[in-house]
Amino acid sequence: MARFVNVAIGQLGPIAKNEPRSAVVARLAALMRQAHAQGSDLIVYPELALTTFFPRWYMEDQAEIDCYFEREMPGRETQPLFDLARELRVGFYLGYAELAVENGVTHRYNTSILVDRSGAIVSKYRKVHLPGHAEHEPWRAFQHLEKRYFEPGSRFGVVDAFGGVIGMAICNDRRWSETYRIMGLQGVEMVLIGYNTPRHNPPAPEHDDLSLFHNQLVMQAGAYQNGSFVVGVAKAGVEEGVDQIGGSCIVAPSGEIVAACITKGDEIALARCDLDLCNSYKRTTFNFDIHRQPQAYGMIVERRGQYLMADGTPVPKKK
Ligand code: CDT
Repeated sequence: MARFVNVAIGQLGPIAKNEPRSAVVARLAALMRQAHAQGSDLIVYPELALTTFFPRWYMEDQAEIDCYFEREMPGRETQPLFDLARELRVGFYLGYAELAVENGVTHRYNTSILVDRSGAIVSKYRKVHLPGHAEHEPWRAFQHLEKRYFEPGSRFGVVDAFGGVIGMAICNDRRWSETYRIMGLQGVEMVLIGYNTPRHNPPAPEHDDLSLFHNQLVMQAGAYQNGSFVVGVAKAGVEEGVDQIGGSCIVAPSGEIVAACITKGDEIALARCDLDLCNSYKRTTFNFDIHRQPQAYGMIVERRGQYLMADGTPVPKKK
């Protein structure tokens, strides 16, 4: 039996600092209604989709920081989205800042959930590759303090949902080949990724003009090399003075882009994804069982990096 998932990108334009959750949820609901009207089974929203991208500001007051976090999911303000999902029978991926108390210890994660067509959470993912820095760096035009406000997640899982094998990642994860390969090894057929990517990268402004190219490059490579669809969804546009890229798109296992947004505002774009297209790649060029050579890959897990000195030069070799 053919396995199709009608996927909608639920791209968001900017969210203002003072925009209440209820207003954002209303925007998400409007996108879900549009997706439903066009036959979608699943809508994918961005990273940290309930608030402005707050890691751009240095804050010390934990109470102020915690205003951006959700203590429960669904909570009072997000419940209407779950209710609408159940009513319309449209599932969703949603990124948000998660405050979790586990065994009496408080943790904060950059999280996404996958909700099925009955409105039930079927998977949760906590961002592994947190970009940026942990301390205030006043020389930057704006901060990127994810390493201050979140702790990293510890795994990339997949789940059987929507008739296929679905994985999740968040923003910076998409730049790392390990993200896709770990899910590829679990048979992933569709990787869902929300992101907030400033066009300007303060430590490497020479990359600014390449930001959209890099966005597509990594998602297209990840899709092709693992025989999987990849759905990348932006929070785009000028948010609190910071220009964030759009470029939301759905990539087929061939590496081709099959749907894309064209604005930097709230917008949907859709594709009818035939999950069996993955097979042609998973059974031939990227048949891992036949072609991978794990005995040659040990360094991937044994080493974190290239052993660079603080100034970026290589550590001198022992004589
Ligand atoms: N949110 C997030 O992870 N943003 C990062 C910015 C890094 S700048 C290259 C990203 O990878 O898009």
